[in-house]
Amino acid sequence: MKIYFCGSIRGGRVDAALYRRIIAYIQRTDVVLTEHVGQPKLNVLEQGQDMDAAIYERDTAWLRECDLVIAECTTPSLGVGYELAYAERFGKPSYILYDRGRTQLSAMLTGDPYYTVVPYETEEEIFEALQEILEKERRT
Ligand code: 6IA
Repeated sequence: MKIYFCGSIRGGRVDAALYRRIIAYIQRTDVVLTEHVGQPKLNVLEQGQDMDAAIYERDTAWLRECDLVIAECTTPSLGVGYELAYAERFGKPSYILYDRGRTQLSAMLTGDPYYTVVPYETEEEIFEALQEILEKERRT
């Protein structure tokens, strides 16, 4: 399956290493379209509107093409929120992971029954949830 993984970029990179571990886990069985989200040395600075337009065009094309969306939402990100709304608009199954000890998720996500929200406390729980999500989606 093709997975669109969402994680904060300009919203802050404190969880970048976690994103990389999640991406690596998914890549054991499936394709992650957005591998760059886990890259440790991403240049997050604005590089002009043309660059951002290209990013937007590529990312929204991938969102339309993917089989499912998995978002790690502990670090709040406007871009990830936008991607989740876009995924709902195109009917893509969407899963939201967040560390319940470190953040409170927006009511705009927890209140929208479209999303499957997965709060976790330990990283171990993330990988258990990912395994279940991937198995479930493979069957559908
Ligand atoms: O608002 P944020 O920047 O935190 O939004 C993060 C989300 O938007 C991620 O899930 C990405 O899919 C997408 N996104 C935001 N910025 C970029 C980006 N930046 N490249 C690819 N996807 C992005 C430029 C870095 C580039 C030079 C590799």
